[in-house]
Amino acid sequence: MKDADITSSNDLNLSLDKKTTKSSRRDFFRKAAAYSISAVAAGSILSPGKLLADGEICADDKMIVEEQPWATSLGYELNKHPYGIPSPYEHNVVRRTTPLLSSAGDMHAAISVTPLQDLNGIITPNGLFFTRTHNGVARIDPNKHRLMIHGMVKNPIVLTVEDIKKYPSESVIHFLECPSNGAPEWKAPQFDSLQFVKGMMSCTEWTGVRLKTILEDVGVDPKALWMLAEGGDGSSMSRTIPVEKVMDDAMIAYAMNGEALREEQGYPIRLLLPGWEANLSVKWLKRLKFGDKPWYAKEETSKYTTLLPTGKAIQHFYPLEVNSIITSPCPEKPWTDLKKGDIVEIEGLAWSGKGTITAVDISFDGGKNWVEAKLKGLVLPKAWTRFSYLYKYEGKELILSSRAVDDTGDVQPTINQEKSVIGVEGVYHRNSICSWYVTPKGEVHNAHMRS
Ligand SMILES: Nc1nc2c(c(=O)[nH]1)N[C@H]1C(S)=C(S)[C@@H](COP(=O)(O)O)O[C@H]1N2
Ligand SMILES: [Mo]
Repeated sequence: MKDADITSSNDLNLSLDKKTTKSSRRDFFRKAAAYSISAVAAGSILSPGKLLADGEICADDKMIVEEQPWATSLGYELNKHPYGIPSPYEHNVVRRTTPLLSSAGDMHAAISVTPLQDLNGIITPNGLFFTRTHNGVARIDPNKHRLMIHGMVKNPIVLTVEDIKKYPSESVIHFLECPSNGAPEWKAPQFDSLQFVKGMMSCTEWTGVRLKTILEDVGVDPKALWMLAEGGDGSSMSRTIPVEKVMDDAMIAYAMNGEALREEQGYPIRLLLPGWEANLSVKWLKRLKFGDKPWYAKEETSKYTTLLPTGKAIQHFYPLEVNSIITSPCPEKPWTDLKKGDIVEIEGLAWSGKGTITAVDISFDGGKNWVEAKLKGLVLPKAWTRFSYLYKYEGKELILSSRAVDDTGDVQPTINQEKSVIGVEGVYHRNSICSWYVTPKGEVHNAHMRS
């Protein structure tokens, strides 16, 4: 230990007496010994150190015995990052883009996917929220932004962002998923990665105003059945939404996870249609127009329709169906460090745009036999639900799949069941069962790429 460190520690009145340090370390080792004994009895999640005669552990791991620099020096000052940032050791936990999911490699019309393999619980941190934009990320001055509501209404209005924030607010936890999530898996799977197979989705706590609250002031004509929503970015993204959904749970959101929307998510305001395909949740929202017919905008004719084997297309295809994915293990988080007999937690996410998850099953043999997983933490409608299953690793080849059920009774189909109804021309709303292939060495691959 350097002199300077001792001086500064003394200033803080810390006792660095050698004896005290040693005896507290011994106490810790006793606790660690007790813990590893009970862990061994329950299975073997921990690999225990060697027990010595007096009950202490002779740890093989030098890191527990050696003093590290961060324990013997001052940390950095609190004004270094007025807005907090993750530890630099987490630098790999980022959204990712690929030319395959952008327009001819151009990152203005592209999608960046969420690192599902690195998330915990059901909330996506704002800097990791997946982002889809057709025209880059608009940078909008909130003081100059306006929302116009017009068409078949009694009192057309133009609102500032501050006007919108004066209405009573609500906070709700909902996932948002691009209907193209998993699209390549449909016909020709090409990603050996959880992040690229299912990362076009995230889940956050949104805060904003229920649209129906504002519409009470506007007075929508009872004959208006449709609402056009238009974005203020250069793509003028426009979609038509049934008034029934608008009056049910549509929201104008201005915050996520307690802070203002990120620019990528539509700062200063976006439309949020819980459970429905994310394309309808128009960002940088500028205009809402009420009418008695759908608008048939570009985004609902050339795209976001699904051609069926019959030659007809599904056009008004809104709520996302029940779905799930195993997030641990996955290609990014394999089981290569496990030993036979180790107890390991299988985890994943389940969600449904129609309601609440009621059950998730797991299969180890490609869907012949199923066991029920446990739902853990919050189980909310139209939100991610985390599931878990404790498994004794056997070092065997596995085909790991998950299958979710929601409270409307919908069950995730197999790929073949889905193809028999929808065909292979559509790329949207893929919700069939996903599987990982686990090799005898514990490597994990996208099972759908194997055939
Ligand atoms: N104004 C505007 N809104 C938009 C888009 C856009 O390009 N411009 N992209 C849509 C699409 S296709 C999706 S999947 C979602 C993505 O929302 P996110 O970027 O917040 O994840 O926003 C939708 N809203
Ligand atoms: Mo999308």
